[in-house]
Formats: sequence, C-alpha cells, structure tokens
Amino acid sequence: MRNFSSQPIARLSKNRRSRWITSMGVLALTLAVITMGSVLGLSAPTTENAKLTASDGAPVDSFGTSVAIDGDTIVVGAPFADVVNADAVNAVGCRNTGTDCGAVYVFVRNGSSWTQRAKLTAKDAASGDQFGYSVAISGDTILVGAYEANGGPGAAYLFAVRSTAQQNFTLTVTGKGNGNGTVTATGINCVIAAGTTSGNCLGTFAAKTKMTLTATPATDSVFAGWSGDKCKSSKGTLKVTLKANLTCTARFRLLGVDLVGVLTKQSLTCKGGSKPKFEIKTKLEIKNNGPSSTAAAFSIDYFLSDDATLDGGDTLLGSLPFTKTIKGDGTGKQSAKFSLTSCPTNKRVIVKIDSGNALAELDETNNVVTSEALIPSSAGLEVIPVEMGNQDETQVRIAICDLSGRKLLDEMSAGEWSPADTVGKRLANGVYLYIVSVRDRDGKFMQSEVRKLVIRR
Ligand SMILES: [Ca+2]
Ligand SMILES: [Ca+2]
Ligand SMILES: [Ca+2]
Repeated sequence: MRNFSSQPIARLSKNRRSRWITSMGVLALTLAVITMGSVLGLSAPTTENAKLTASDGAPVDSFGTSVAIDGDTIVVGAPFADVVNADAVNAVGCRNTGTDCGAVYVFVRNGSSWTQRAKLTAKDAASGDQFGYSVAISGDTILVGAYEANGGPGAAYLFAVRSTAQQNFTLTVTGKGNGNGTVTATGINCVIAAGTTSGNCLGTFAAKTKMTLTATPATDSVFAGWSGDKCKSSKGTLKVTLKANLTCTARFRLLGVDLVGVLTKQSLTCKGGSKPKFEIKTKLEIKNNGPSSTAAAFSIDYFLSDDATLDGGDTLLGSLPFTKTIKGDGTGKQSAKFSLTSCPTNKRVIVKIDSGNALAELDETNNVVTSEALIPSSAGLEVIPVEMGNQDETQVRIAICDLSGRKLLDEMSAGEWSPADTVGKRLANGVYLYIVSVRDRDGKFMQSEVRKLVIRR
C-alpha cells in the first residue's frame, strides 16, 4: 500500500479561466513506451502496455486532464470529478460533496501492470475547485493544483507519499544433525538428510504470513529441535509469523547410542614399608551422546601406558563390567581401583569403553579415553631404599621440614609411617623436605638422604 496525506502548501492567484474541458466521459490514459531509438530515428517500436482508468470514474470527470509519472508512481488528475466524503482516502474529501471538486488518482506499478492505490482530494475543497487540474510528482511528493480553489485564487496541495508497499519475506529451512527427516509447510516441502537439504526448502510469502512448519523424523531418526532466528522450539510443530526473512533450522538425530568418556579423577598411592601398597584409583564419566538408551551391559578396560596411545605395549590393569543403563543423552559413572606390585612412574591411564563392542554405536572410534596428565609419581610418601646393613644394628631417624626449613617432625622411626607432625596432626597437602638418617647402635652416623616429600591425599 501507499498512503497519502495532504497539506496545502500554497495558494496561487491567477485569472479565472473558463472551463474548456467538457463532457468527455472517462478519459483513458494510454501509456506508450518510446525508446531512445525512436528519438534517434532508428528503429522505433512503440508499445502500448497499460491503460489506466479511475476506479469510480463518471461522466465529465475529465480523468487524464493532467498526468505525471515518477518511477513506479503515476498521478492522474480528474478536475471535474464529483467527490463524496466516502470516496476519500486518508479522510480527505471535498467539504461540500458537490460537483467538480476534483480528484487525483495515484497508480503504482505492480509487476508489469499498474494498480490504483489512492484517490486524493483536498480537505478543504469546495465545489468547482477543480482539484487535479494540474499534477506533479517527484519522488515521494505529489503536488496537485486546484486553480479554481477559493473561488478563483486557486491553491496547490502537497501530498507526502509514505510507502507501505506490501513486502514479501523469504522463509528458509535448513538442516542440522546426523539424522534424517522432512519439514513441510504451505509452499515448503524440504527433505533433510544428515544436515543437508533437498527439495523445496524455501519460499517467499507476504509479510505477516503465519506459517506452520512441521518437522517429521525419518524412521531411523528423532527430531531434536528448532533453532535459528525466531525458530526456537523443541516441538516438531513450529508456528512463525513472517516479519522479516527467516531461516529455521531443524535438527534430526540418528537413533542409537554413542558412548564417550572422560577421566574425572585419577590418583596413585605408593606406600612402601612393611605393608607396601601401590594402587591406582580412577573415576570415569561415561556419556551417551546418542538419543537411545544403552540396551545391554558392556565392559570397560583400563590400561597403564607410558604414552598417550593405546597399543599392544600397554598393561591391562583390569576389565570392569558396566551393567547400568545409560539413557539417551545420559551419563554413567564408574570408579575403579587397581593394585600394582610397584610404584609406576610417568605412566598414563587409558580407558577403552565397550571394549568387547557389546553395543553397536553411532561412533565406535571415540571410545578410548586417555588421561590428560601423567599419574603423579609421588602421590604419597615415597620410600627410598637406604643402605642400612643389619637393621638390628641401626637407628633410623626421620625429620620433616617445610620449605622454609622449619622442622615439623624429628623422630626415631621404623616401618610404616603416616605423615603427621610431632603432635600427631596430619600434615596438610603440600611440598615438604624429609631427611632420613641412619646410625648404628652406637650412634655412629652411617647414611643420610634429603628428599622432597609431596603429600597429596
Ligand atoms: Ca562411541
Ligand atoms: Ca601405549
Ligand atoms: Ca561399541
């Protein structure tokens, strides 16, 4: 639509003219295209491509007395039109609904044809004004002359053209995810396979058109939601109103499971003495990235590797069953504990989920989980071998100092020792120094070692 508002801008005084336009019926305006060729005397095709008439033309209106065109807008004056208030657009109308008020008709291009979009009259016009005796248009401004206005002085009226032309917007459907399905709506029938689209996946519709998009998964898939622009919804049916170009993305997921994991915790205990204890503890989080539940139990293998790659050189710590069901997009957890015969250094834990492939998965290649870091080699008190000769003949003294040199413990010791200070309070996690010194029965110094002690519980 193009709307028009009027405001008189000038009144021109001039001599009254006698009417020379007589009853001519509804004038027809014939547009002709005259090419530059005709001007230059070359081939001169002249094609009539439109004939404009007033929608409510009546005898003696003299439609076509004046014409003007600018771009896609044509203005035609009908100065002897009799106007009634009901005719007026934008509430403009002849004050006296009498004769010869005059009217102006505005046409806009609609593709290859022209459509009447407005009929203009003057708000203060009176019978005989001949509004529309002359017209002019430039861009968004229309000027209309009414040379008999006010009984002779005449007036010109200015109209601002506000374009509210009907807009069209494009609705585009795109796909996402590894699944398959279709999206349908009036004018749209889009096939989505693994995120790619085919078929009719976009359409152009008038502004404010209400669209209902329906996403339907294929039998091997589930619908997983809408995204993009104003298309957020988890439901298969999405209602949108086109107020702008819109792209709606439908996500389909293949049915099935996909196990992946992450080691959330690993610790190593290496304790010597009379009751040696070498132990690795891990916590594994198993995610099911597929939409389906795990249908069967599966096993998880734990390895100790000196690199980040699972290969034949790695040591199998153990194989543990996982019997709980992990729902689609759900998570499972497994804690594991493995005893070793010695304290490993510079090793990593590597986990293989579903090691026996009891479950067919959407992705079988992502089941190996490698710990990001090496297992700490001294997570606890590392006992060092000391040349002590005949132990019956020796005294072993252990001293613990913090890094500032403050002595926290200094005692005779033998066998298993739990890190605590002189009053039995457990030492906090941290880095300390410890000194082991060995003397014979007579107190004669035999050997001493100073080492770093890392306490991490
Ligand atoms: Ca997997
Ligand atoms: Ca390896
Ligand atoms: Ca598998």
